[in-house]
Amino acid sequence: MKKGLIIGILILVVLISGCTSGPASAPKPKATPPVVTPPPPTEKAEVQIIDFSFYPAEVTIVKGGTVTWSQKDGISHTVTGGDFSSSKLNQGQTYSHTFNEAGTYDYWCTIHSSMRGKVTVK
Ligand SMILES: [Cu+2]
Repeated sequence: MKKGLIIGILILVVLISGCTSGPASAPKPKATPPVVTPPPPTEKAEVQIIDFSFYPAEVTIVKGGTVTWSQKDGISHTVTGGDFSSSKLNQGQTYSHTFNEAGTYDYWCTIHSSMRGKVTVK
């Protein structure tokens, strides 16, 4: 009878240790941080004018690329930069500009000076 008790205790010990040294305590694989790379410049970019904002506010295109703005707001806006400008755009109208020189081009709306955007040409 005593031998059976010892075997019983041994089985119990094995079961308990089996529970604690399971996969939970195995070393976790190191999490690799996500690699954040900016989107490559494209030949064409689209900017929407919605709710007094240019969206996205910043786009990057290649030299010779074209940006097209789509006016979706109920109020008229312009797309005006240092050497380019649309006329007053009403809802549903678009304006495109081709950028042939590399650089950074800030632009805005002449009616609402707080509306600003940026085109980067690479
Ligand atoms: Cu505006």
